[in-house]
Order: sequence, then structure tokens, then C-alpha cells
Amino acid sequence: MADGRPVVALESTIITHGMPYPRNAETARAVEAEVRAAGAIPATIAVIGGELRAGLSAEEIDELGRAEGVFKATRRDLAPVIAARGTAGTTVAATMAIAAMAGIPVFATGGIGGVHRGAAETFDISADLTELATTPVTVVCAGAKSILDIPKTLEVLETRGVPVLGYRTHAFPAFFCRDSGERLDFSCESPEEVAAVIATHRALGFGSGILVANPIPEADALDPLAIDGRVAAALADAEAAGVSRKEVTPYLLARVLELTGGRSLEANIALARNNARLAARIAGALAARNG
Ligand code: PSU
Repeated sequence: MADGRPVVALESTIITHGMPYPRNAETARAVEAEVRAAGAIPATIAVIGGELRAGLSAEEIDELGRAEGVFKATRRDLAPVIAARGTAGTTVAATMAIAAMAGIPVFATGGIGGVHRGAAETFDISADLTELATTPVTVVCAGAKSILDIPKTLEVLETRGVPVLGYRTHAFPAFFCRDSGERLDFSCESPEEVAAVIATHRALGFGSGILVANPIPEADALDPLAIDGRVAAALADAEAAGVSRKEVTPYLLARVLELTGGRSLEANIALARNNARLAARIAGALAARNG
């Protein structure tokens, strides 16, 4: 970073809670390799033994992937986890907060958290949305996870002043599928165009994040009708099992994986790699503007 080279932040809840071992650790390494191949430097973010870390070794990534019962930390958990010298995977919210502290402007994940279905009853709205509203980091994702209420997620982003840019699309993607049915006002055709929006947002003095919605590649996308049925079944199972709060997302991802016979995992890996490639190119375009 001191040399002005492009750096991409990567999160670690996808490793600790989003995928089973060993695919989680393999994916984390593959995602880092995508960032490097596209000319940027990966910085996977986590809390290790009470330290905030931006940049992990391959051994540390493997340990995080292998460990059982690691904490899932969002912003509110950081101080207690550090004070207890704990280790935690960081969510999009916590990763954004740490990336901002480290001065890393671009971050790639799979799909952001959002408004959960049934939120009118449960009030379950991911802290990722609050972080996007308040922390100046650009998050490249494949839309919001299909397990969420996507129209309400977009409403909250609008209320909180977060620009949402489709990447070569006006259709907001739904994680495993390329189109959620929701339209976006803005589409960018190149990493340079995204970098221009980021620079302009900053020049206006706005302190929020920016969301770049990058659809899963066509060849890896799942059939929307098939996935809807699996998500509905997983949601019913979660309710019957009494799953709540931050266990909901990991439970649903794991259940959808079972119900799709592993196909959702392959899609998740493909989209995470695709997002890392784009984030690296956006970071490169931003560095070129600054340099
Ligand atoms: N993207 C993935 N898999 C994941 C996540 C994102 O492909 O597991 C994680 C991110 O860390 C995100 C979290 O912040 O899911 C959302 O959790 P919740 O809904 O509890 O805020």
C-alpha cells in the first residue's frame, strides 16, 4: 500500500461459517490467487488471537478453515473478541470496518447480508447494511443472498444512501442466480467506470460504502425456480429447528447445499472467484487514477 499498489480486502466468515472444510480453505486460497492474477494484492481479514489482521498466511487461512466453533464477528463483536484475545471470522460488516482502518478501499465477498425474509416479525436485518451506510469501502458482491428479502434489502440501501452499481447489468443479481427481478438504475461497463463513481462519491464528501453487484457467470448460475424451492424448504427447516439471529445465514447456506446436492457450493465458489477478479481490476483502476 505504501507503494500505491492495488490491494483487495477479503472476508473470512465465508471461510469459518460459509462453506465446509476443506472447500472453504481451498476457496479462500483460490480467491487470493484470482486477486494476484488480476494484478492486485489480496488481504484476507480476520481476528487472530486478539489481533485485527489484514493479510493472512496460507497456514493461517487453513487453520481458520479447519477450526471448529470459531466465532463469527460483526462490528459489535470486535472489541469483546479482541479483549478476550479471541479468534474470529469477520463478516462483511466487520471486514469493511477493518479494511477502512487499514486504508483498503475495495473489498470482495460472495453475497452481502441483508433484510431476512420475515424481518417484519423477527427484525433480522444484517449489520452489513448499516456498515455499507457508514463506512467508505466499495464492496464487490454477487448481489444479496437468495435466502433474503431482496426488495427490502434494496429499500434499506436506498434509505441509507448507498449507491448500488450493476456490473454490466441493470438487473440486481441474487447470488446463485443472475437476476433477482429487481432493476438497478446504474450499470457500469468497466472497472474504470466503477473507479470514477468511487472517486466522485468521495469528492462529494460522502462517507458511505458503494455496492458493486456482479452477477455470477452464466455457466455457473443455478436455475432460479429450482433454487427458490430449495430456499423455501431450508427456511421452513430453520423455523422448525428454532434457528435465530446470526446462526440463520450459516444454517441456510448449509441446508441449501444439502438440498441442491452440493451444486449451491460450486456456484458460491464460482461467484466468489468472479468477484475477486473484478475487485482486483477496480482496485487497479483506482490506483491508476491516484498514481
Ligand atoms: N458471502 C458468501 N458466504 C458467506 C457470507 C458472504 O458467499 O457466508 C457471509 C458474509 O460474511 C456476510 C454474512 O457478512 O454471510 C452475513 O451474515 P448475517 O446475515 O448474519 O449478517
